[in-house]
Amino acid sequence: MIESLKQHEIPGRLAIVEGKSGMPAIRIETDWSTAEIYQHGAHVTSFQTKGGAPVLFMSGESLFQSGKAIRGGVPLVYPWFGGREGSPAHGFARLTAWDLLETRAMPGGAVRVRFRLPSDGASEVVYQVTVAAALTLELMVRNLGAEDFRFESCLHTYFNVGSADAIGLHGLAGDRCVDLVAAREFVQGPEPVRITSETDRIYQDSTGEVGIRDPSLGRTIHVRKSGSRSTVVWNPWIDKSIRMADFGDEEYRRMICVESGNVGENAVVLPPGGEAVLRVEIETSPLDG
Ligand code: TA6
Repeated sequence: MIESLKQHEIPGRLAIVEGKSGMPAIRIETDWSTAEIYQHGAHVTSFQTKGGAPVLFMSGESLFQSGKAIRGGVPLVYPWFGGREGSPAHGFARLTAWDLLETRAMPGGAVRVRFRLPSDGASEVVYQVTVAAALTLELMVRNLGAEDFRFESCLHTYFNVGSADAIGLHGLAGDRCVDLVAAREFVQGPEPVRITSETDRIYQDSTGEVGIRDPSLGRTIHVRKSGSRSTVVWNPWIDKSIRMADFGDEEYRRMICVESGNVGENAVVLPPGGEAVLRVEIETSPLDG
């Protein structure tokens, strides 16, 4: 498997290596950053600027097995979000080995990788990862069928934070929130969202940039997006963490999921031949004073 991928290596920029459980992994180095992507799920498992703390959280208990999702980094949720009777939660994209289409060293120093989801005939799904000072993720879906095609998608990103109970999430004010833990809906007020217990929220018609302000690590993580009308915020907190076999009991303290996608009432309906692009750009900056 790995030998067939070696043709995509770019000396000094991109190497194909044997990752955990022998799964093929892509290791990328640019002048500003490093990143790692598994072919399994086209799953970005690491992004870090040189001299900075990891931007993405990875569970130390994550499985690296076919048929199982990697716990952490950027799981790709497609073509449905959440549970579905008799099918894997969050769809099959994150459980599938994607075809590696292309690797490219861009003028200016970025490195770009393109994957394609082995096609089911109904849709063509291409995922493009660009690594530079920022991490840019683009999920492109095209309807190949003769009927409308409805799907949900989400970049279910796990971010590394110094202490979850000290961060503030900015940029959700005014968005309508479906709080799955409290079983209630409300409009988010002007104050930053704090994480002090299990949090599982879907913000609908939520299109703005989210800033994860992290005083412990002295930085803000900026999550900028386009082609996304839903923002999901999740932290399992202690009880759910204990129940999750592939997640450490205390790991909830160092992570927050801020997910960008189109879920629930924001699901996408593509006409025949139609295309949708979900784009997320992730970048860090020092805390403003
Ligand atoms: O992030 C929202 C969510 O749907 C939560 O309800 C929780 O289930 C989480 O995804 C993780 O799901 P997973 O299937 O990866 O364990």
